[in-house]
Amino acid sequence: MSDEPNKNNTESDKEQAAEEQGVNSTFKAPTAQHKAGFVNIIGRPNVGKSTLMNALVGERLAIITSKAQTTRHRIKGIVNGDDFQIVYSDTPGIIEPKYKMQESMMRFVKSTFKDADVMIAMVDIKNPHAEKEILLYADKLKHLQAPLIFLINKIDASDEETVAKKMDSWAKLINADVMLPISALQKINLDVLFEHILKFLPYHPPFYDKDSLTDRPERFFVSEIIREKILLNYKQEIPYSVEIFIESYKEEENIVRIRALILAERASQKPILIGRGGEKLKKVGTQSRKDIEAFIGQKVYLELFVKIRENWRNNDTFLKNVGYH
Ligand SMILES: Nc1nc2c(ncn2[C@@H]2O[C@H](COP(=O)(O)OP(=O)(O)OP(=O)(O)O)[C@@H](O)[C@H]2O)c(=O)[nH]1
Ligand SMILES: [Mg+2]
Repeated sequence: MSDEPNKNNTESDKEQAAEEQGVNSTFKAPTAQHKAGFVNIIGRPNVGKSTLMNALVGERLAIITSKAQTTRHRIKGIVNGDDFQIVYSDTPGIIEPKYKMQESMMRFVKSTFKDADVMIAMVDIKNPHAEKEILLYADKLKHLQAPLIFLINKIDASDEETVAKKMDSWAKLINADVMLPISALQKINLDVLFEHILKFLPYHPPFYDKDSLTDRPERFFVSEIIREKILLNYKQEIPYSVEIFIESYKEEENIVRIRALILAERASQKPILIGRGGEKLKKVGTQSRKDIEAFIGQKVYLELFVKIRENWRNNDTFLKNVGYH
């Protein structure tokens, strides 16, 4: 994250972003009093960004695990009211990129500096290095024109006295418009957060149709659900070496037939992914199918295949094909 935030936070940035996502740009506000804007959530891996976005949107859009670097893309979750539209963006955790996929992940983070109407930065109250993290945000966000909401998350895992003490000392480190202790998991203070967001939201026509929930197609969430099950069922490098590719997605009358490839980096990873007698892969398949059925509200027939794509994390063409740019 070496770039400064873009000071020219223009309407055309957002309109272009919306257009790139296939938004109907001819759609206009029903009234002049309508508020709409981009509320972008950033922070280190594991601070609870995806948990927060899901809680604010009220849907399980982003996958969540206890492993760092769960989120790899910028994922939008949209909340619509009669006179407002909030377009939240969940982003990958901020890291020093070591390979091309991570460089792309950090480009997704940087894109949120350009179009934020409200920026949300988050830290984990339990993180012993939180001060360093806050100073980093203070530096990276110093030219940000959008209001900054700074969240101290996971207060359910702390106590009132510690929270008050840390809030006091951390408030001095960063010039935030609002600093708020929350629990994304236990939904503590999210109503207060929502009121602040609404207050900061500019008057603008909606960017997306008022019945949209996200900018991503269903098959993206299908691949994310499968990746979540990989993160949950395998250890160490395996989940980080895997990408999911939906080879076919056929909607029939009573069932959706999905063929997904689990692409691993090395041949040695294939037997680990499949497991003895195919048991491991079967488990991933069953868990994924159940969640996909719940997500799309339809019966699903899911086929999973493990394939090898040597060193895909550094292969530009491959990365482009699976949505990293
Ligand atoms: N106790 C507690 N745990 C939380 C809270 N919010 C999130 N978590 C947990 O923290 C872990 C990481 O949560 P995520 O939402 O995936 O974090 P993230 O910031 O999106 O992580 P990356 O996608 O890796 O950058 C999960 O195990 C969550 O259940 C909270 O308010 N309290
Ligand atoms: Mg995440």
